[in-house]
Amino acid sequence: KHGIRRRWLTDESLSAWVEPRPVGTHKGSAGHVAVLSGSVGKTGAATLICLGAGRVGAGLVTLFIPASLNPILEVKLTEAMTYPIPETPGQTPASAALPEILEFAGDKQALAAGPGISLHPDTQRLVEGLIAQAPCPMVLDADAVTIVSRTPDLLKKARQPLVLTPHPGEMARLIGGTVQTVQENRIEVASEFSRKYGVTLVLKGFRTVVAAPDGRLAVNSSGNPAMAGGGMGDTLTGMIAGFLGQGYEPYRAACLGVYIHGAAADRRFGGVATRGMPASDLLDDVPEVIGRLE
Ligand code: NPW
Ligand code: AMP
Ligand code: MG
Repeated sequence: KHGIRRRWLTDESLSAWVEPRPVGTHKGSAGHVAVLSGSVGKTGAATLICLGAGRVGAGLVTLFIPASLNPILEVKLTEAMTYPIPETPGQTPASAALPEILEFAGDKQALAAGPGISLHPDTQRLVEGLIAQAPCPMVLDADAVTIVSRTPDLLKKARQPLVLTPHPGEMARLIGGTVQTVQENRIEVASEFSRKYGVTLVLKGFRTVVAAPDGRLAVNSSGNPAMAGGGMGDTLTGMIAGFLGQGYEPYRAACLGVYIHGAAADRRFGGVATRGMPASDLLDDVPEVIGRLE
């Protein structure tokens, strides 16, 4: 809309934001990201978040996973650690896990929550508790966004910065509107929600929009339709959390995650292929895209 200044996310506009990594960096100084993701049938989302956080340089990653699924994740994940938590009868995260999650996260640098956790009422209580009490900055995606859309005022209780990463369907739920309204007014919808609730809002899809509550706004130039596949958003959630964990402020962490995610997909497919890219493939190209910016 008239008067809104937008940053166009490119190599040139973002390279100044990427801090060169000091030679003496160690895993304990590069940020520990805690992740709440996964339930029966949705362990892939959890895996992709952990890989995404590691690929952008998070020093350590720990996944909270419903206890009965822990043996599966112990096999799927190698670099990331797992932390089995109480579960509902449907093998989704239970609210009984809240105290131990809060305690564990107390000395960690970032949280990511939501993909593949389900909309189970007891999982909803867990997410509500996390929003109110999280001790560090947090990315909320997928089912956590859908849970928020039931009572968006929850967001105003947060004590730490939040980054929400809805796709257009999830954004429509957040504002109680349709996907068409969202897509026809992407910039206004993202910036209004961000200001109203005081959160950084990432509205995904072709030309992803990033809005900060102080009015900063960015539109992404990277990415391609080969990204239209399951798990793609989960890798982005991990990447943004990985930047938050390394101390980037929420708006910059979101812009860097969004741009590098798409740029890695572009690099991977060399501007030729238009389909058939597994989300885990683009992760292989992330470190070199960051190196190019650094
Ligand atoms: P439609 O159908 O086009 O009318 P959901 P989900 C709309 C997990 N996953 N543009 C779409 O509308 C997730 O993390 C796990 C426009 C539909 O109504 C979640 O926990 C995976 N509309 C869970 O699965 C890999 C769009 O939104 C609705 C749109 C369900 O998540 C997959 C779909 O949204 C997945 O990540 C767009 N670009 N995108 C795993 N391997 O473990 C979506 N819509 O119902 O929230 O379903 O996003 O698939
Ligand atoms: P999700 O729907 O949560 O899996 O997220 C999909 C991710 O892939 C988001 O980061 C989207 O911006 C990205 N994506 C999907 N399709 C495209 C496209 N056609 N062009 C650019 N990015 C896309
Ligand atoms: Mg998603």
